[in-house]
Amino acid sequence: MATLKDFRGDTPTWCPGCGHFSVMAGIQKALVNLGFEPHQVALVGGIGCSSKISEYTRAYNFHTIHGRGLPVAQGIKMANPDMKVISAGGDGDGYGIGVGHFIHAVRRNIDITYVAMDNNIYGLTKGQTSPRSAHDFVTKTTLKGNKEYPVDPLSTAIANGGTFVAQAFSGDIKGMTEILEKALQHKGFALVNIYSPCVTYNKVNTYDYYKERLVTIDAPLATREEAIRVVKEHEGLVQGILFQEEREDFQTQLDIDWNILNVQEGAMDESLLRKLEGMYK
Ligand SMILES: Cc1ncc(C[n+]2csc(CCOP(=O)(O)OP(=O)(O)O)c2C)c(N)n1
Ligand code: SF4
Ligand SMILES: [Mg+2]
Repeated sequence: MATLKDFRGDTPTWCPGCGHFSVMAGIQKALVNLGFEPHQVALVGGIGCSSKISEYTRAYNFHTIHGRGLPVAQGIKMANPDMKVISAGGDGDGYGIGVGHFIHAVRRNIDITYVAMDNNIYGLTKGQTSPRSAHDFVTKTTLKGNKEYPVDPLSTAIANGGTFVAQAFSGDIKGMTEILEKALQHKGFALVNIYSPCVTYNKVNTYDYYKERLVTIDAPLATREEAIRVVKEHEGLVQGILFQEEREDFQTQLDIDWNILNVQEGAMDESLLRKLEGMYK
C-alpha cells in the first residue's frame, strides 16, 4: 500500500505559506486514504503556480499549456478509463482562458476530478487581477479597482448539470481532505474549488479573511435551485459539498469496449481504425 512519501515528486518552489502546499498535501492524503498507487493516477496541470502541482506529485504527470489541463485530462480518461484522472490548476487558468473547457467538461460529466486552486489572483505572473478577483479589487492591472464582477464557478457548475460541486479551504486541511476523498470517489465530473491564499500578491483574500467568513454546509442541498440560492446568499463564501447527483458518466453511456484502445506496440493499424469507426456508428 502506498504512503504519502510515494506520492512525493519534485521539491516545490512555491513561496513559504502559499495555500497550494496544503492543497497538494490534501490531494496526496486523499489518494493514500483511498488506497491508490502512483501508477494508477494521472495528474494534469495547466500553467500557473498552482498548476505546478503536477510536477510536485509523483504520478503520471502532464504539465500542459495555459487553460488546457481539462481537455488533456479528459483525453487521458477516454484512452484509459482505468486511470484515476485529476486535473488541477488555478482560478486564472480554469476560469479565464480555460473557462470554455470547464463548462463543457461539467456538462459532459466525464469521470474525472477537477481541483481549482482559487487565490483570486494571477500568482505566477506576479499579481494581476484574475476572473475570480472581487469587484473593485486593486492590482497593477486594475489601478482604479476591478470594474468586472467575478466568475461564480459553483453556480455555473450547478446550473450546467454538474453532478458533484464542492468548495473547500486550504486552511482547513482535514475538511478539505474529506471533500477531496468524496470527489475522488464520485463517478462523474467532480469540481472542488479550493480557496488557496496567495500570500505574496493578494493581501485581501488571506487565511484570516476566509477563516472569519466561510460558512460550512454540512450536507449537499436537495435541489440545484436550493444549492445556487445558498451559494448566492453567502456570496460564494461557503465550504462543503453543495450539490451531488448520481448520473451515468459520459463513457458508461457510450458503452464501448475500451480495451480495444490498449494498443501495446503503439501502432494503430488499418483494421483497428476500422473497428474504432464501427464503434461510433
Ligand atoms: C496563452 C497564455 N496566456 C497567458 C499566459 C501567462 N500566464 C501564465 S500563468 C497565468 C495566470 C496564473 O494564474 P492562476 O491560473 O490563477 O494560477 P496561480 O499562479 O495564481 O496559482 C498567466 C496569465 C500563458 N502562460 N499562456
Ligand atoms: S506567488 Fe502566490 S500563488 Fe505563487 S507560489 Fe507565491 S504565494 Fe503561491
Ligand atoms: Mg490564481
